[in-house]
Amino acid sequence: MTTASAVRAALKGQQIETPSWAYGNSGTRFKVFAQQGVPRDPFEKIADAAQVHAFTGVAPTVSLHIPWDKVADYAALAKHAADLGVRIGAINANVFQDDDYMLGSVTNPDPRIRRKAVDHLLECVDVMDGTGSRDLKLWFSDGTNYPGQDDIRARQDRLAEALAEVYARLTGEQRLILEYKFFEPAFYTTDVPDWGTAYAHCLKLGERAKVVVDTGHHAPGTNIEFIVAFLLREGKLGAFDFNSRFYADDDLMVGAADPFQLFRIMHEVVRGGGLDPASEVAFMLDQCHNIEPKIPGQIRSVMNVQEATAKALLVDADALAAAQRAGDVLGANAVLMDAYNTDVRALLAELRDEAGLAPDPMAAYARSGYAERIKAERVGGTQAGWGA
Ligand code: LRH
Ligand code: MN
Ligand code: MN
Repeated sequence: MTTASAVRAALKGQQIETPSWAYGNSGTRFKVFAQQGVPRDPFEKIADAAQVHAFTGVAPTVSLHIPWDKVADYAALAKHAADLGVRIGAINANVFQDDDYMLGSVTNPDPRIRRKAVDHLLECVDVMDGTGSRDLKLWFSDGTNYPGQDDIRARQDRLAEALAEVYARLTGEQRLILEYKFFEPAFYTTDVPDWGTAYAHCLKLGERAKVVVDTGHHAPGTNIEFIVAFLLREGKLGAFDFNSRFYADDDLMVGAADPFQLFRIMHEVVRGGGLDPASEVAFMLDQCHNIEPKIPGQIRSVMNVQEATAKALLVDADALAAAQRAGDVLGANAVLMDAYNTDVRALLAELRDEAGLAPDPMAAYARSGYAERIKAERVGGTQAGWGA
């Protein structure tokens, strides 16, 4: 059984990355509700991410999305982050918001457009070099809408070729992490629709290529914890994009729709050694706060991941293994449910206190006056948002 001190150490060591785009305005295709005080540029997004870290103590990195976070001097952006106590995390490429990509980016039938897309991915590796980021995170909106529109098999060949070129450009500790999603914006075929496709491409590429599991990217009813268990066992789980969903890719706060699913996922992470820093599994959020305030939305999300992790760490692994060996179906299930039903909030508050943080990050942030300050200061200019 995991000892109390091991549980505490694991919780203290877990790091959760927040996405720059969570701090900007976002919405659905029907309406973006602008909020006051949102960042006007990537520097201000990083300042907001630094607040999440300041109050939770476990969110020291922030992912960028290029070109949403394009700046002239990436070293200056990295220095700005360091000055605020955070670092640049994954670099997300964006080959889905250009007219040229209507029929695809790296899988487009037109070689000129494929070249343009791959050049962007290579440019993202330059950004990694400039910021010290380890991960190049790739998600492709590529696919087709109608049967016969393009050759499914040829598109896989083009994808493999593009990925190989980008992978060859990586140096040192850098990784290529490949995200899948079953549909949207393509509605008939998607070129990287599932973990199996992502896994097969990563396997061919090599050791530094791994799969990203975005929890909102599966068909309803998919057993995500099985995918997590499988990928971890194969050493191919690169990262999570955490969020929650009721319908499709809703990008709601992680743990909001189905905290039990999040616990089951974290149980497999713990079981498979995914909390060990050597496993290099990155715990990232990929969310949009369309109607709730953004910084508190991120703080709450970080806390939700911590709570699910704490419960997963409290699973009595010896008792579970004994019940499983004995074929004790109900006993094994009870061991898991005991952990899930444990209230871990006091434990996490205690750990924050020990780390010199306020035990309740939500209340501490509200008291800090930061929200009022940015509302007053960030007037004028264009507010950054999802896609801007
Ligand atoms: C695609 C996705 C991917 C993008 C992000 C903005 O749905 O999950 O991770 O980079 O949304
Ligand atoms: Mn994602
Ligand atoms: Mn998504």
